[in-house]
Amino acid sequence: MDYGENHVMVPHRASMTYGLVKAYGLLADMDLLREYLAVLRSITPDTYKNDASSRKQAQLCKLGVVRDKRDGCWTEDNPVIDDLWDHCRRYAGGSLAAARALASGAYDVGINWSGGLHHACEGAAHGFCYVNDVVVAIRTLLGAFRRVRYVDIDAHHGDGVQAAFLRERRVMTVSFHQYDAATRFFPGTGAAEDCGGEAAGTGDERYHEMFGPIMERVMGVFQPDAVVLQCGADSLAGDRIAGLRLSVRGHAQCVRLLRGYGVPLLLLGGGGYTINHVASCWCYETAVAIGKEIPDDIPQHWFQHYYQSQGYKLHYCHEAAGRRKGGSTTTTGHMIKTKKTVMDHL
Ligand code: ZLV
Ligand code: CA
Ligand code: ZN
Repeated sequence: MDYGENHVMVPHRASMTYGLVKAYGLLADMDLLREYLAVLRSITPDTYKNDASSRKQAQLCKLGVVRDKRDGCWTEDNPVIDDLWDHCRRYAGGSLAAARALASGAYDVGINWSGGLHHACEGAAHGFCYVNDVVVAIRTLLGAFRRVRYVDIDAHHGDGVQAAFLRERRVMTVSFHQYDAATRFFPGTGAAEDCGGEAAGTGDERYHEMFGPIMERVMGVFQPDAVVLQCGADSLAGDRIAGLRLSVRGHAQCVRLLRGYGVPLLLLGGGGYTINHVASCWCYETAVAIGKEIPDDIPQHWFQHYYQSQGYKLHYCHEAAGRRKGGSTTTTGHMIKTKKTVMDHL
Protein backbone atom coordinates (compact mmCIF):
# COMPACT_ATOMS: atom_id res chain seq x y z
CA MET A 1 0.00 0.00 0.00
CA ASP A 2 1.35 3.37 -1.04
CA TYR A 3 -0.03 6.97 -0.96
CA GLY A 4 2.41 7.93 -3.79
CA GLU A 5 6.13 8.53 -4.11
CA ASN A 6 6.24 12.10 -2.74
CA HIS A 7 3.52 11.71 -0.09
CA VAL A 8 4.47 12.22 3.55
CA MET A 9 2.20 9.45 4.83
CA VAL A 10 4.06 6.14 4.59
CA PRO A 11 1.95 3.20 5.94
CA HIS A 12 5.02 0.98 5.69
CA ARG A 13 6.26 2.59 8.95
CA ALA A 14 3.95 0.26 10.96
CA SER A 15 5.62 -2.82 9.43
CA MET A 16 9.02 -1.24 10.20
CA THR A 17 7.96 -0.74 13.83
CA TYR A 18 6.78 -4.36 14.02
CA GLY A 19 10.17 -5.49 12.62
CA LEU A 20 12.06 -3.43 15.19
CA VAL A 21 9.87 -4.58 18.14
CA LYS A 22 10.35 -8.19 17.04
CA ALA A 23 14.13 -7.70 16.58
CA TYR A 24 14.42 -6.43 20.17
CA GLY A 25 12.67 -9.58 21.39
CA LEU A 26 9.76 -7.60 22.86
CA LEU A 27 7.08 -9.90 21.38
CA ALA A 28 7.93 -12.60 23.94
CA ASP A 29 6.22 -10.46 26.62
CA MET A 30 3.17 -9.58 24.55
CA ASP A 31 0.05 -11.20 23.07
CA LEU A 32 -0.35 -10.52 19.38
CA LEU A 33 -4.06 -9.94 18.72
CA ARG A 34 -5.10 -10.37 15.14
CA GLU A 35 -8.55 -9.53 13.94
CA TYR A 36 -10.73 -12.63 14.19
CA LEU A 37 -11.47 -12.86 10.47
CA ALA A 38 -7.74 -12.57 9.65
CA VAL A 39 -7.06 -15.48 12.00
CA LEU A 40 -9.88 -17.54 10.46
CA ARG A 41 -8.53 -16.79 7.00
CA SER A 42 -4.94 -17.76 7.73
CA ILE A 43 -4.99 -20.58 10.27
CA THR A 44 -4.43 -24.16 9.05
CA PRO A 45 -4.20 -27.47 10.93
CA ASP A 46 -0.47 -27.38 10.19
CA THR A 47 0.24 -23.86 11.58
CA TYR A 48 -2.04 -24.60 14.55
CA LYS A 49 0.02 -27.69 15.35
CA ASN A 50 3.51 -26.41 14.62
CA ASP A 51 3.56 -22.64 15.22
CA ALA A 52 3.11 -21.55 18.85
CA SER A 53 2.20 -17.94 17.93
CA SER A 54 -0.52 -19.05 15.47
CA ARG A 55 -1.89 -21.49 18.01
CA LYS A 56 -2.07 -18.79 20.68
CA GLN A 57 -3.90 -16.41 18.32
CA ALA A 58 -6.35 -19.16 17.39
CA GLN A 59 -7.01 -20.09 20.99
CA LEU A 60 -7.76 -16.47 21.91
CA CYS A 61 -10.56 -16.74 19.33
CA LYS A 62 -11.73 -20.03 20.87
CA LEU A 63 -10.54 -22.01 17.88
CA GLY A 64 -9.46 -25.52 18.78
CA VAL A 65 -9.33 -24.71 22.47
CA VAL A 66 -12.14 -26.57 24.25
CA ARG A 67 -11.18 -30.22 24.59
CA ASP A 68 -13.22 -33.01 26.02
CA LYS A 69 -12.85 -36.77 26.12
CA ARG A 70 -15.84 -38.48 24.57
CA ASP A 71 -16.07 -42.15 23.61
CA GLY A 72 -12.37 -42.46 24.37
CA CYS A 73 -11.32 -39.74 21.86
CA TRP A 74 -10.28 -36.14 22.42
CA THR A 75 -12.62 -33.75 20.66
CA GLU A 76 -12.95 -29.98 20.27
CA ASP A 77 -16.08 -27.94 19.69
CA ASN A 78 -14.43 -25.64 17.13
CA PRO A 79 -11.52 -27.51 15.58
CA VAL A 80 -9.06 -25.90 13.16
CA ILE A 81 -10.02 -27.87 10.07
CA ASP A 82 -8.75 -27.99 6.50
CA ASP A 83 -10.23 -25.24 4.32
CA LEU A 84 -11.80 -23.51 7.34
CA TRP A 85 -12.05 -20.11 5.60
CA ASP A 86 -13.65 -21.70 2.56
CA HIS A 87 -16.20 -23.47 4.78
CA CYS A 88 -17.11 -20.14 6.46
CA ARG A 89 -17.37 -18.29 3.16
CA ARG A 90 -19.62 -20.94 1.69
CA TYR A 91 -22.16 -21.22 4.47
CA ALA A 92 -22.24 -17.50 5.29
CA GLY A 93 -22.26 -16.62 1.58
CA GLY A 94 -25.32 -18.86 1.11
CA SER A 95 -27.29 -17.05 3.82
CA LEU A 96 -26.18 -13.66 2.50
CA ALA A 97 -27.27 -14.54 -1.04
CA ALA A 98 -30.65 -15.85 0.16
CA ALA A 99 -31.22 -12.72 2.29
CA ARG A 100 -30.33 -10.48 -0.69
CA ALA A 101 -32.78 -12.39 -2.88
CA LEU A 102 -35.57 -11.75 -0.33
CA ALA A 103 -34.52 -8.11 0.10
CA SER A 104 -34.78 -7.59 -3.66
CA GLY A 105 -38.48 -8.45 -3.46
CA ALA A 106 -38.15 -11.07 -6.22
CA TYR A 107 -38.66 -14.02 -3.83
CA ASP A 108 -40.83 -14.68 -0.80
CA VAL A 109 -38.94 -17.67 0.57
CA GLY A 110 -35.19 -18.35 0.72
CA ILE A 111 -33.38 -21.48 1.95
CA ASN A 112 -29.82 -22.22 3.10
CA TRP A 113 -29.63 -25.54 4.90
CA SER A 114 -25.85 -25.07 5.39
CA GLY A 115 -26.46 -21.95 7.48
CA GLY A 116 -28.02 -21.28 10.86
CA LEU A 117 -24.76 -21.36 12.83
CA HIS A 118 -26.28 -19.30 15.63
CA HIS A 119 -23.63 -19.45 18.39
CA ALA A 120 -20.67 -17.60 16.78
CA CYS A 121 -19.80 -14.31 18.52
CA GLU A 122 -18.26 -11.11 17.24
CA GLY A 123 -14.63 -12.13 17.77
CA ALA A 124 -14.77 -15.82 18.52
CA ALA A 125 -16.04 -19.23 17.50
CA HIS A 126 -18.56 -20.96 19.76
CA GLY A 127 -20.46 -24.27 19.67
CA PHE A 128 -19.39 -25.57 16.22
CA CYS A 129 -20.05 -22.09 14.73
CA TYR A 130 -17.18 -20.02 13.30
CA VAL A 131 -19.03 -17.05 11.81
CA ASN A 132 -22.64 -16.11 12.51
CA ASP A 133 -24.36 -16.25 9.12
CA VAL A 134 -27.73 -15.60 10.81
CA VAL A 135 -26.56 -12.17 11.96
CA VAL A 136 -25.21 -11.42 8.46
CA ALA A 137 -28.57 -12.42 6.94
CA ILE A 138 -30.66 -10.38 9.40
CA ARG A 139 -28.49 -7.28 8.90
CA THR A 140 -28.95 -7.68 5.14
CA LEU A 141 -32.73 -7.95 5.55
CA LEU A 142 -32.76 -4.80 7.71
CA GLY A 143 -31.59 -2.91 4.61
CA ALA A 144 -34.97 -3.60 2.98
CA PHE A 145 -37.41 -4.42 5.79
CA ARG A 146 -38.38 -2.33 8.80
CA ARG A 147 -38.75 -5.17 11.37
CA VAL A 148 -37.29 -8.69 11.28
CA ARG A 149 -38.38 -11.58 13.50
CA TYR A 150 -35.91 -14.36 14.31
CA VAL A 151 -37.29 -17.74 15.42
CA ASP A 152 -34.90 -20.52 16.45
CA ILE A 153 -36.15 -24.13 16.81
CA ASP A 154 -32.69 -25.68 17.19
CA ALA A 155 -32.46 -27.65 20.47
CA HIS A 156 -29.80 -25.16 21.65
CA HIS A 157 -30.27 -21.54 22.69
CA GLY A 158 -29.60 -19.08 19.83
CA ASP A 159 -27.29 -17.06 22.08
CA GLY A 160 -25.06 -15.47 19.41
CA VAL A 161 -28.01 -14.04 17.47
CA GLN A 162 -29.71 -12.84 20.66
CA ALA A 163 -26.51 -11.08 21.81
CA ALA A 164 -26.02 -9.38 18.42
CA PHE A 165 -29.49 -7.78 18.48
CA LEU A 166 -30.07 -7.15 22.20
CA ARG A 167 -30.18 -3.40 21.64
CA GLU A 168 -31.75 -3.43 18.16
CA ARG A 169 -35.44 -2.53 18.38
CA ARG A 170 -36.07 -3.57 14.78
CA VAL A 171 -35.18 -7.21 15.49
CA MET A 172 -36.98 -9.58 17.83
CA THR A 173 -35.39 -12.93 18.63
CA VAL A 174 -37.21 -15.97 20.03
CA SER A 175 -35.49 -19.27 20.74
CA PHE A 176 -37.12 -22.56 21.75
CA HIS A 177 -34.53 -24.82 23.31
CA GLN A 178 -33.64 -27.49 25.79
CA TYR A 179 -32.69 -25.82 29.05
CA ASP A 180 -31.54 -27.38 32.26
CA ALA A 181 -30.02 -25.15 34.93
CA ALA A 182 -28.69 -28.22 36.77
CA THR A 183 -26.84 -29.99 33.95
CA ARG A 184 -26.13 -26.77 32.04
CA PHE A 185 -27.14 -28.18 28.68
CA PHE A 186 -25.04 -26.19 26.16
CA PRO A 187 -24.72 -23.16 26.08
CA GLY A 188 -26.36 -22.86 29.52
CA THR A 189 -28.19 -19.59 28.73
CA GLY A 190 -31.78 -18.82 27.75
CA ALA A 191 -33.87 -19.34 30.90
CA ALA A 192 -37.56 -18.39 30.54
CA GLU A 193 -36.93 -15.42 32.87
CA ASP A 194 -34.55 -14.05 30.20
CA CYS A 195 -37.74 -13.92 28.16
CA GLY A 196 -36.82 -16.91 26.04
CA GLY A 197 -38.86 -20.06 25.56
CA GLU A 198 -37.68 -23.45 26.76
CA ALA A 199 -39.07 -26.73 25.58
CA ALA A 200 -37.36 -29.52 27.50
CA GLY A 201 -38.39 -33.11 26.82
CA THR A 202 -41.24 -32.24 24.50
CA GLY A 203 -42.93 -34.18 21.76
CA ASP A 204 -45.04 -32.54 19.04
CA GLU A 205 -48.13 -31.86 21.14
CA ARG A 206 -46.43 -30.08 24.01
CA TYR A 207 -44.08 -28.21 21.72
CA HIS A 208 -46.97 -26.83 19.70
CA GLU A 209 -49.00 -25.97 22.77
CA MET A 210 -46.21 -23.41 23.25
CA PHE A 211 -45.12 -22.60 19.69
CA GLY A 212 -48.46 -21.64 18.08
CA PRO A 213 -49.75 -19.29 20.81
CA ILE A 214 -46.35 -17.67 21.38
CA MET A 215 -45.90 -17.08 17.64
CA GLU A 216 -49.38 -15.61 17.33
CA ARG A 217 -48.78 -13.20 20.22
CA VAL A 218 -45.35 -12.23 18.89
CA MET A 219 -46.59 -11.68 15.32
CA GLY A 220 -49.37 -9.48 16.70
CA VAL A 221 -47.20 -7.36 18.98
CA PHE A 222 -44.13 -7.01 16.78
CA GLN A 223 -45.64 -7.19 13.26
CA PRO A 224 -42.47 -8.17 11.38
CA ASP A 225 -41.92 -7.46 7.67
CA ALA A 226 -39.68 -10.53 7.31
CA VAL A 227 -39.03 -13.68 9.33
CA VAL A 228 -35.84 -15.76 9.68
CA LEU A 229 -36.42 -19.33 10.92
CA GLN A 230 -33.39 -21.30 12.12
CA CYS A 231 -34.49 -24.91 11.61
CA GLY A 232 -31.86 -26.75 13.68
CA ALA A 233 -32.88 -30.41 13.39
CA ASP A 234 -31.39 -31.55 16.72
CA SER A 235 -34.87 -30.94 18.17
CA LEU A 236 -36.02 -34.10 16.30
CA ALA A 237 -36.61 -37.36 18.17
CA GLY A 238 -33.57 -39.62 18.17
CA ASP A 239 -30.95 -36.88 17.86
CA ARG A 240 -27.45 -37.89 18.95
CA ILE A 241 -26.88 -35.03 21.38
CA ALA A 242 -30.20 -33.39 22.32
CA GLY A 243 -33.29 -34.70 24.10
CA LEU A 244 -36.29 -33.02 22.46
CA ARG A 245 -38.66 -35.36 20.63
CA LEU A 246 -40.23 -33.69 17.62
CA SER A 247 -41.36 -35.74 14.63
CA VAL A 248 -40.52 -34.53 11.12
CA ARG A 249 -44.14 -33.34 10.75
CA GLY A 250 -43.99 -31.60 14.15
CA HIS A 251 -40.76 -29.82 13.21
CA ALA A 252 -42.12 -28.87 9.79
CA GLN A 253 -45.29 -27.53 11.41
CA CYS A 254 -43.16 -24.54 12.53
CA VAL A 255 -42.26 -23.84 8.88
CA ARG A 256 -45.89 -24.28 7.78
CA LEU A 257 -47.13 -21.93 10.48
CA LEU A 258 -44.65 -19.14 9.76
CA ARG A 259 -45.09 -19.55 5.98
CA GLY A 260 -48.79 -19.00 6.63
CA TYR A 261 -48.18 -15.46 7.90
CA GLY A 262 -47.44 -14.36 4.34
CA VAL A 263 -44.27 -12.35 5.05
CA PRO A 264 -40.92 -13.10 3.35
CA LEU A 265 -39.37 -16.10 5.08
CA LEU A 266 -35.71 -17.15 5.25
CA LEU A 267 -35.15 -20.80 6.27
CA LEU A 268 -31.74 -21.70 7.66
CA GLY A 269 -30.27 -24.99 8.91
CA GLY A 270 -28.39 -25.36 12.19
CA GLY A 271 -27.78 -28.37 14.42
CA GLY A 272 -28.92 -31.94 13.76
CA TYR A 273 -26.71 -34.92 14.51
CA THR A 274 -28.54 -38.01 13.25
CA ILE A 275 -27.90 -37.15 9.65
CA ASN A 276 -30.54 -39.33 7.94
CA HIS A 277 -33.19 -37.71 10.18
CA VAL A 278 -31.81 -34.24 9.38
CA ALA A 279 -31.92 -34.74 5.60
CA SER A 280 -35.44 -36.23 5.82
CA CYS A 281 -36.64 -33.23 7.81
CA TRP A 282 -35.03 -30.51 5.71
CA CYS A 283 -36.19 -32.17 2.46
CA TYR A 284 -39.79 -32.31 3.77
CA GLU A 285 -39.51 -28.66 4.90
CA THR A 286 -38.26 -27.68 1.44
CA ALA A 287 -41.46 -29.24 0.04
CA VAL A 288 -43.60 -27.44 2.64
CA ALA A 289 -41.89 -24.12 1.79
CA ILE A 290 -42.62 -24.45 -1.92
CA GLY A 291 -46.11 -25.86 -1.31
CA LYS A 292 -45.61 -29.35 -2.78
CA GLU A 293 -46.75 -32.72 -1.43
CA ILE A 294 -44.09 -35.47 -1.53
CA PRO A 295 -44.59 -39.21 -0.94
CA ASP A 296 -43.28 -40.90 2.21
CA ASP A 297 -41.25 -43.49 0.23
CA ILE A 298 -37.72 -42.17 -0.27
CA PRO A 299 -36.87 -42.35 -4.00
CA GLN A 300 -33.78 -44.19 -5.31
CA HIS A 301 -30.76 -41.88 -5.28
CA TRP A 302 -27.06 -41.64 -4.46
CA PHE A 303 -27.45 -41.49 -0.65
CA GLN A 304 -30.24 -44.07 -0.43
CA HIS A 305 -28.31 -46.46 1.87
CA TYR A 306 -28.32 -43.83 4.67
CA TYR A 307 -32.07 -44.37 5.11
CA GLN A 308 -32.10 -48.14 5.68
CA SER A 309 -32.61 -47.79 9.46
CA GLN A 310 -35.78 -45.79 8.88
CA GLY A 311 -37.21 -48.26 6.35
CA TYR A 312 -36.64 -45.78 3.50
CA LYS A 313 -39.53 -43.64 4.78
CA LEU A 314 -39.25 -39.84 5.12
CA HIS A 315 -41.46 -39.84 8.22
CA TYR A 316 -39.36 -42.20 10.27
CA CYS A 317 -41.14 -43.49 13.37
CA HIS A 318 -38.68 -43.04 16.16
CA GLU A 319 -40.18 -44.71 19.25
CA ALA A 320 -40.69 -41.44 21.12
CA ALA A 321 -41.38 -39.12 18.18
CA GLY A 322 -44.34 -36.88 18.63
CA ARG A 323 -45.73 -38.63 21.72
CA ARG A 324 -46.23 -37.15 25.17
CA LYS A 325 -43.65 -38.21 27.72
CA GLY A 326 -45.50 -40.77 29.88
CA GLY A 327 -48.03 -38.22 31.15
CA SER A 328 -45.50 -36.52 33.44
CA THR A 329 -47.49 -33.80 35.18
CA THR A 330 -44.35 -32.06 36.47
CA THR A 331 -43.17 -31.38 32.92
CA THR A 332 -46.65 -30.18 32.01
CA GLY A 333 -46.74 -27.87 35.04
CA HIS A 334 -43.32 -26.56 34.18
CA MET A 335 -44.33 -25.92 30.56
CA ILE A 336 -47.45 -24.03 31.60
CA LYS A 337 -45.34 -21.84 33.88
CA THR A 338 -42.80 -21.19 31.11
CA LYS A 339 -45.56 -20.31 28.64
CA LYS A 340 -47.11 -17.91 31.14
CA THR A 341 -43.73 -16.22 31.83
CA VAL A 342 -43.18 -15.68 28.09
CA MET A 343 -46.76 -14.56 27.36
CA ASP A 344 -46.75 -12.14 30.30
CA HIS A 345 -43.53 -10.62 29.02
CA LEU A 346 -44.99 -10.15 25.56
O1 ZLV B 1 -26.52 -27.33 17.28
O2 ZLV B 1 -18.14 -31.97 21.43
O3 ZLV B 1 -20.86 -28.93 25.72
C1 ZLV B 1 -25.80 -25.34 16.12
C2 ZLV B 1 -25.84 -26.11 17.45
O4 ZLV B 1 -26.63 -25.33 18.33
C3 ZLV B 1 -20.05 -28.41 24.98
N1 ZLV B 1 -20.27 -28.27 23.67
C4 ZLV B 1 -18.73 -27.88 25.47
C5 ZLV B 1 -18.72 -26.88 26.54
C6 ZLV B 1 -17.65 -27.70 27.14
N2 ZLV B 1 -18.05 -28.78 26.31
C7 ZLV B 1 -17.18 -29.80 25.86
C8 ZLV B 1 -16.49 -29.73 24.58
C9 ZLV B 1 -16.80 -30.93 23.75
C10 ZLV B 1 -16.22 -30.89 22.42
C11 ZLV B 1 -16.76 -31.88 21.45
C12 ZLV B 1 -18.78 -33.10 21.10
C13 ZLV B 1 -18.11 -34.16 20.50
C14 ZLV B 1 -18.78 -35.34 20.23
C15 ZLV B 1 -20.12 -35.41 20.53
C16 ZLV B 1 -20.79 -34.34 21.09
C17 ZLV B 1 -20.12 -33.18 21.36
C18 ZLV B 1 -20.84 -32.03 21.94
N3 ZLV B 1 -20.41 -30.78 22.13
C19 ZLV B 1 -22.14 -32.07 22.39
N4 ZLV B 1 -22.48 -30.84 22.85
C20 ZLV B 1 -21.43 -30.09 22.67
C21 ZLV B 1 -21.45 -28.67 23.02
C22 ZLV B 1 -21.60 -27.78 21.80
C23 ZLV B 1 -22.94 -27.92 21.18
C24 ZLV B 1 -23.05 -27.03 19.97
C25 ZLV B 1 -24.42 -27.08 19.33
C26 ZLV B 1 -24.44 -26.35 18.00
C27 ZLV B 1 -24.96 -25.91 15.06
CA1 CA C 1 -33.26 -22.82 19.78
ZN1 ZN D 1 -28.23 -27.28 18.34
